[in-house]
Amino acid sequence: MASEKYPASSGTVAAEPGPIDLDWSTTALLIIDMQRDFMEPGGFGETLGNDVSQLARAVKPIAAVLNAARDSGMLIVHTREGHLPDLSDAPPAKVERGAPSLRIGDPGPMGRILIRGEAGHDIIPALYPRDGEIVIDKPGKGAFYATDLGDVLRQYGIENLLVCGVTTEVCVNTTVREANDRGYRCVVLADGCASYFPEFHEMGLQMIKAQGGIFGWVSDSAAVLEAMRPKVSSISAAGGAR
Ligand code: C5J
Repeated sequence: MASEKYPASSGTVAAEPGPIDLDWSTTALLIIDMQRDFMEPGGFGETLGNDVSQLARAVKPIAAVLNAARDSGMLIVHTREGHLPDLSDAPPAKVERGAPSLRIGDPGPMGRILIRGEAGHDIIPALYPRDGEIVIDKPGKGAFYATDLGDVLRQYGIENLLVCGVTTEVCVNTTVREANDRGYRCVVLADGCASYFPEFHEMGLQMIKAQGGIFGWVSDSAAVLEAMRPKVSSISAAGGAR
């Protein structure tokens, strides 16, 4: 008896409101805004008064799925929220909002807050994009607004998105709503998302999967890894597959 491993070309992901079959060749991993500006002290998130340590829990689950996606050759897309140095793509309504300790464009410990090219705008080292992975810079909360994400996904024939990142109820939720309206099946990884407000994380996920999955599915990293795991088939010495 011989044993043969082969990569799964598709898999069924345990999810809510129900399992979903995904063809991995038409599926991309979309990692939203895992930037130092949101994740680390001194960045945009903290200037708004948030406890950035709340977001750290998403890093390991994302890294596990990112590694599996890299091994399988899946299309990987990272996004970064931020603005041009002259702020020409930053609406005054966004820049002037609230009473942050530093506003978008102000100099902070990781460079100018939420500005492209600054250290704080970049992705955290643990999830840093590799050559060949796509990085989409976006000025808004949704990853489709004012970006070429739609064109990129069309070019690669993508129909399904595994979505993770921060924050659950803001940029993840906005992007999943945009993607759903464009016809993508979105599976959001609950443990691969996080919010500064745990209750918003929970409600952000509930909103996606309620009403029979009103704009997507919710799963987790373990379920996705299980669905992606290469299957083992036993082949008898006589050559008959069992
Ligand atoms: C926010 C984001 N929360 N990436 N951005 O302003 O969710």
